[in-house]
Amino acid sequence: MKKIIHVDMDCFYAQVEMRDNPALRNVPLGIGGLPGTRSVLCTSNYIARKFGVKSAMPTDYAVKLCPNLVVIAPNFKKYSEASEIIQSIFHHYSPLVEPVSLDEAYLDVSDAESATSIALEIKKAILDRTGLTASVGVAPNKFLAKIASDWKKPDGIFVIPPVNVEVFVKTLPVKLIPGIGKKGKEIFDSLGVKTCDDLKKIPHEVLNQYFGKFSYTLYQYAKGIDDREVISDWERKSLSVETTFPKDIREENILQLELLDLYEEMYSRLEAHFDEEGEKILKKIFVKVKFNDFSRTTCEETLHSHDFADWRKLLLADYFKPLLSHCLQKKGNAVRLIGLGVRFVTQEEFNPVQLSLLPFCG
Ligand code: TTP
Ligand code: MG
Repeated sequence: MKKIIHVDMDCFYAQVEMRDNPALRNVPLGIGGLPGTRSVLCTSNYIARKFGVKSAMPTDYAVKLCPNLVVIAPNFKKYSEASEIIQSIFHHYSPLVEPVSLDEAYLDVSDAESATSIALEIKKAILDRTGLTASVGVAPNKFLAKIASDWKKPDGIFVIPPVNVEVFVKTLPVKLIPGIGKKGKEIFDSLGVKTCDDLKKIPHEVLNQYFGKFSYTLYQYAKGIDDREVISDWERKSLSVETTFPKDIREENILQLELLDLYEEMYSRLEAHFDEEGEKILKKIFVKVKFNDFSRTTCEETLHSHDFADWRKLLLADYFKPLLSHCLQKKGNAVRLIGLGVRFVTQEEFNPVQLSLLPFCG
């Protein structure tokens, strides 16, 4: 059973502005395009929300709902700075962190004894280091952790332990399921579905008619099940294998034989890695050598491939042999260790625009 934490900052942009200007703390506040400019709000503080003011609402309409609304333009630099700090806090607690936006992330802390203690520590660290409050959910999967972080907002923590899942989802309103927008709510209303328990009773073909492929996910959620992994933002940029010999080796032909063994190992490691995380395009291959005086050298070659399919052709053992020879020519010493590996084209090189981290203020 997994242990997932979902962290979401409270009225993020608005809270940063309230932190930096006490005069904004007790007034209804909207962050976004100014009135009269036909633009929308990015968010609002909790006082403004009482008037119905919310994210993505046209500012002019928000001012009609709340005539005393104070509206200020967003300052993305400040929000990015706060975001970097919270992200570094997350990485302190788990290598498995999936940022969803500037103010939100999932953490997989399945190895920890108490996910709840970690969640409390994270809340405290965020407050200490940024002066901002976050709400945190702890649950056995991403779907429930996200629902949980919203449950006690602002400055809240809510834990759904595995034993409570069944009871919790029974009465969970379907409109809270992430991905159910206005249209989804209308469909559920027309079907008389209010809770996840109601949802489970709707026949497959009926749900499928309205939601298509998403209907399977909906059934799973209604049972409290979500198998999605936390996908870490840490990306493997290379993969290599190496071996240290029991005795230093001087003869190149023996080293070339050792290289073949290592090649086999690297090949199967790479296959397993691609199976697990999807294929990546190879950018370079390299061989490294450590001599008996502990000096090191690496020789690498750039590969000219533009697709995923031909990695097997590019990774022939014969391509590594000249690289080993080059390394050995650099020094006449006996060899302690050899290694070989590949470097990948990174996501960023492949697709330089990181859409998920762009602010989506209209
Ligand atoms: P959210 O976490 O959705 O909202 P929030 O943090 O303001 O409020 P809550 O306490 O309910 O979590 O979004 C985070 C920030 O992203 C938000 O402060 C502003 C920005 N944002 C937009 O720019 N446009 C939008 O439509 C939304 C929803 C958010
Ligand atoms: Mg938020």
